[in-house]
Amino acid sequence: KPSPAAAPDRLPFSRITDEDLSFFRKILPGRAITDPDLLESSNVDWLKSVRGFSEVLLRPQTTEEVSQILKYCNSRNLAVNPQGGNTGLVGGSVPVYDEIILSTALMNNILSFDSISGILTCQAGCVLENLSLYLEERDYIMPLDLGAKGSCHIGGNVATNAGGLRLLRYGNLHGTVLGLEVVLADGRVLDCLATLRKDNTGYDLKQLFIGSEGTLGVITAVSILCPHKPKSVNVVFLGCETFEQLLKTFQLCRGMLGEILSAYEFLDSECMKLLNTHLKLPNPISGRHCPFYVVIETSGSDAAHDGEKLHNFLEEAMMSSLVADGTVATEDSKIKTLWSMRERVTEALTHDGFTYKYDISLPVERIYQLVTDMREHLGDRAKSVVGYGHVGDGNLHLNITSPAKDPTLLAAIEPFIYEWTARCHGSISAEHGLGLKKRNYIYYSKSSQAVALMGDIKAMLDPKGILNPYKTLPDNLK
Ligand code: FAD
Ligand code: 2HG
Ligand code: ZN
Repeated sequence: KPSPAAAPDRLPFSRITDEDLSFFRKILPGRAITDPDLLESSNVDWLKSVRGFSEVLLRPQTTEEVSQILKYCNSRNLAVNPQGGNTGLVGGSVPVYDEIILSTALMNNILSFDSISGILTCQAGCVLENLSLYLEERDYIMPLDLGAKGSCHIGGNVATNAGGLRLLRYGNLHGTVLGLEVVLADGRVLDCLATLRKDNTGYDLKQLFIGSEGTLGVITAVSILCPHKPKSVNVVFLGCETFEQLLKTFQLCRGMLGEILSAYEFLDSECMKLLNTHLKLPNPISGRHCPFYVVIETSGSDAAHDGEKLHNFLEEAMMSSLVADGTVATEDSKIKTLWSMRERVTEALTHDGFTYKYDISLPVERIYQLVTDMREHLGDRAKSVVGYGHVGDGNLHLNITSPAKDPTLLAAIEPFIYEWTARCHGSISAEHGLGLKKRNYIYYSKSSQAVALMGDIKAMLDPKGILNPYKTLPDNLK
């Protein structure tokens, strides 16, 4: 019996012809790529776990070009895979069969920035890190930050509703995105590119596209509300003996750091082992090996005030034995070093073997129980079972490795993990989306009525189903 994650049969889309290629070459001179070597990296995902067989990569520069492409593809019944930085982790960013890849890589202009309101408007293909650098020169920051910042595009971030390391402080993109421009499947341009904090005129259509993973439209421009750059940033790396202590430390720091707390992230000792072994990153609290590590960030406007608060918090955490050991960073290079212990776990895992990834939302007090239960359940069938993630948001990243792809191991993990999550009323995809890999598990987190309504919305916006087929929605949806 094939795994429910396996791709369904190819749907009856047209196959690309020489005439189609001539059309694309005419509207995108030099930007309709068919060289197989150049196509290779766009056909394979970041994890190198799924591969498509597209023969064409289109690189539009303008919204008008995206509109022409989609109008043509819709009329010809050609399937299209929107692609940003191709850092997605659920197999949504690459084609399954021969879908045309529509890349936003050349749509990388900043359109405007208002230094009073902090509202940035840009094309969808701007790389997140470039936007951060642009804003930092102007005393602002992006409201989101993730380990993939050097490659991911803001359009891809919006399409996946990416969470990341600052969500605890600034909320998710449903709150910070103020406007979107989207090209619909038939080429119509939907201009919802508002730059207003408040706008209750009718339905908030842009919300539909945030987290829609390229299945409802191609996002071509984004306006987003950016916070002021904090004047004072501190990062603390702590070790805890138990997960319970880690949670108590979270409560304590919420109380004592209050408005300056900007991140509360964790990794377990198995992650630390992988960072040491595969990336040669030493434990920042070298003498002390702990079962759990926490990265806490504060961001504020007054170094003396923040320093005092942090000092009082650390004293209390140490005195009450919640924390075994720790180190503090105030200067940039050490801050980066401490953050890399959390940000580079994903990279370390790629050196450990084939990785099965799970991105689960749970009531925060349950999140590590799942890791413990999974370890017990798998015994020595897995190479590593690691837990890390965004404690402050109740979001666990549970990753399991094996020397090679292992269907028997997969059968032991799934549906065990999904059933466990559903019993706790959690979500089987907290922030990565469903893509190709998780689409058929949607019912563990959403009711059949909700999924049916999603199908109706898809049918209304993309009646021929050309946009990112085989992704997000389950196969059995008609
Ligand atoms: P892609 O991977 O290219 O695409 C992702 C999905 O969005 C696909 O379904 C694609 O079809 C669609 N899409 C892309 N662009 C558009 C567009 N313009 N219009 C419509 N649809 C589009 N995610 C988190 O939430 N939090 C994290 O902390 C985090 N950290 C990561 C760290 C690493 C090292 C890596 C590799 C990934 C991480 N991710 C994280 C996962 C990933 O979701 C994000 O990297 C990012 O949001 C994807 O953006 P992208 O431009 O690479 O999109
Ligand atoms: C993170 O928070 C990312 O580091 C990636 O969301 C998680 O690789 C993963 O499973
Ligand atoms: Zn994450």
